[in-house]
Amino acid sequence: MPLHIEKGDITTYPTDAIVNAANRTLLGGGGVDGAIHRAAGPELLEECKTLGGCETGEAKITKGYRLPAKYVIHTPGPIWYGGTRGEAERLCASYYNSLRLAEEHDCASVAFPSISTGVYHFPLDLAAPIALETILSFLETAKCVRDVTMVCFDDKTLAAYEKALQALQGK
Ligand code: AR6
Repeated sequence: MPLHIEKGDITTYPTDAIVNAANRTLLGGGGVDGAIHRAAGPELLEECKTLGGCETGEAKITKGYRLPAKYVIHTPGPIWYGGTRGEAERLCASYYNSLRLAEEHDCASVAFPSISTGVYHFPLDLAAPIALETILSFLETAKCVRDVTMVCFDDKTLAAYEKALQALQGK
């Protein structure tokens, strides 16, 4: 199975690319974004400053610097406003556009954090199936990307993604 769900710290993953749950400035923040910038070192912020920010659901790529990953793909996921502002479509776009960029840069392996389910408060039980469906449908036609890992930072997140995968496989 080319899709894996694991508990872990994404900054330790030696995949071709890791994805950063960023904000629209792309200039760093808390959560996984802060952890990635700390682990990558200050050169990452220097490159991010040249990118001019990023719209919600879009994605931009940088080098990985001191990370074991070759690239970091930065995507601002949607902030949850109750589900009436296109949050689901935008979350799907964050995963899809990140994978498209990975494909364009000849990445075979990609690791994702659970985008938007921390500070941005997207409900985990709604976010997990959106993430997995988008990744699985992308993998069906991908030419380069063949190994995607969802890296869950805590047990609650891990349980939500495992449950969502079981539900999809039962369909
Ligand atoms: N590895 C994997 N997952 C992690 C790690 C890690 N090292 N650290 C945290 N997580 P969040 P968001 C999980 O808040 O909701 C930032 O300030 C975390 O437990 O990082 O998209 C940005 O600059 C949660 O499950 O991202 C934005 O302003 C998941 O990563 C804003 O937060 C996402 O939580 C983005 O909010």
